[in-house]
Amino acid sequence: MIQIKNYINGELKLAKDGTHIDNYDPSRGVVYSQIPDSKKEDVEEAVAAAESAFPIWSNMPKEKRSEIMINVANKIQERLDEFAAAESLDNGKPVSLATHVDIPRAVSNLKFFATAILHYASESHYMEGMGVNYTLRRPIGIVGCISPWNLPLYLFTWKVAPALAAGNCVIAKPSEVTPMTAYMLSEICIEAGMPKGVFNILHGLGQHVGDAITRHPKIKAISFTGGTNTGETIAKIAAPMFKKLSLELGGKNPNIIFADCDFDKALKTTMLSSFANQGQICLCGSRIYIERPIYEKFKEAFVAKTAKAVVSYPTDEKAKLGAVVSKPHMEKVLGCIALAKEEGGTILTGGERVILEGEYAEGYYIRPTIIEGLGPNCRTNQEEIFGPVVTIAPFDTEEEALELANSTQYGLASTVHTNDLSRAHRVAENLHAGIVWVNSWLVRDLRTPFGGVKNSGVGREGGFEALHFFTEPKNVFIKS
Ligand code: TXE
Repeated sequence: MIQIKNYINGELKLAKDGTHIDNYDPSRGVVYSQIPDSKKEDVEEAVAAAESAFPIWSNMPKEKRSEIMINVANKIQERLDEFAAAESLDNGKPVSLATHVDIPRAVSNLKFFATAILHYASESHYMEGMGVNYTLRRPIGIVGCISPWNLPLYLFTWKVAPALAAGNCVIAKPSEVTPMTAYMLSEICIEAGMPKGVFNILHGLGQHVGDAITRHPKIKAISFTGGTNTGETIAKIAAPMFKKLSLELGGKNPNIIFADCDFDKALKTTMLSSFANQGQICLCGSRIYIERPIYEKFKEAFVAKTAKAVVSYPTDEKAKLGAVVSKPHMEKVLGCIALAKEEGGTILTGGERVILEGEYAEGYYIRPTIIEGLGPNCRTNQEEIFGPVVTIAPFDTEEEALELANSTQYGLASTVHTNDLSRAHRVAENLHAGIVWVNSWLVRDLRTPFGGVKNSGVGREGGFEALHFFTEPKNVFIKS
């Protein structure tokens, strides 16, 4: 049994009280490792270490900080296959996805922010005849980063990289459901010369260690990605303490497909945006609106392709979908499918658990599912399912498409398929979303602002937005 450890003050250690939690391999439904069930006292130890390290790290020339981070990134790259295999085992996703998306993007996140900090200029505002303002941007101090299980190392590094690059010391908590690659990262940080106490990784439950991080008075900012309810819990604790908060929460993203689109490309992209990572990406499109003239044709082709998508164990090269992340999550998603039926939906394909053979028989597999016949206000079209489940519906006008698309509490991402340039601009402008992809999906330029509106979150990650978040601006005026 692999024993995952916390990374505190440059050392790997168990929880102070010796307790642990089982970690499952979702492809087989068996426990394969254990993680520390860290508590308040572990957070205290990490905060003390971070406090001692902060003057060293924040005053270190940024070139040196950058060098250490690039070293970490290169060491992950050298062990890419090992990291991809570990991510896939921990999460259930196909190894090919972890190899081509998760791990390379984690490497890019580290390299991007390690170099972005070298180009991060502060602003100045000249006042004619009076003087000049300039803005100092200093690191905040000790910051907390809490990340989810769907893209484990990718989203973990998306937070810790800008936090570290900006000169902060970090207390980070990966999801207890997928802790393995964060643990491997801590081993790499030791090898790569990360100074002790700068970066601390604590494992365990949200209500134990996550809560202790959120409440700690010396942790001055929290960057969180996860469910909207958890975001609300964190905000209730952190806001009255006047902590800086960045919350990247759920989505119920619409895909709008106009009749003038490139049909084949729209179909291919919709397959990906619906079922990549078993639909467990906050950016996946889960409500698909198709203009009526192509509705039947699109539906038929989409259903046929989906019915053929191979659901299999993660190391199977033929697998388009692997396992969903955990048994409770599988049960939640299957419950959502049952609810859709109760609400009057028709399952066009999928709708059930897949039982594989042999050692994978207890794994958590769900057939990709398309549901038709539901109105915009039912729970299926309002609540985040976060699995391989989408609804489809026709629309007649651009106005109707926008009204449907904007009809939820969420506003993270949207996808528009059209060859009419003016329409693309118009629709993009009127969608209530932080991100719009036209004739594409999940194209990521790390410089762009990333995040949502409405209940999809507060603040933006990415590029200089992230460096702004992890620094405190101070305006200095000098009279001329
Ligand atoms: O996420 P949680 P869960 C959505 C998705 C999913 C639902 C619930 O709809 O079905 O959320 O998933 C930590 N204080 N997303 O329950 O709990 C937790 O340990 C501090 C969308 O797995 O939000 C983990 O590290 N931290 C999403 C992290 O929060 C707490 C990705 C996220 O877990 C905490 C994942 C607390 N009280 C799920 N409670 C996205 N936006 O991409 C939990 N945590």
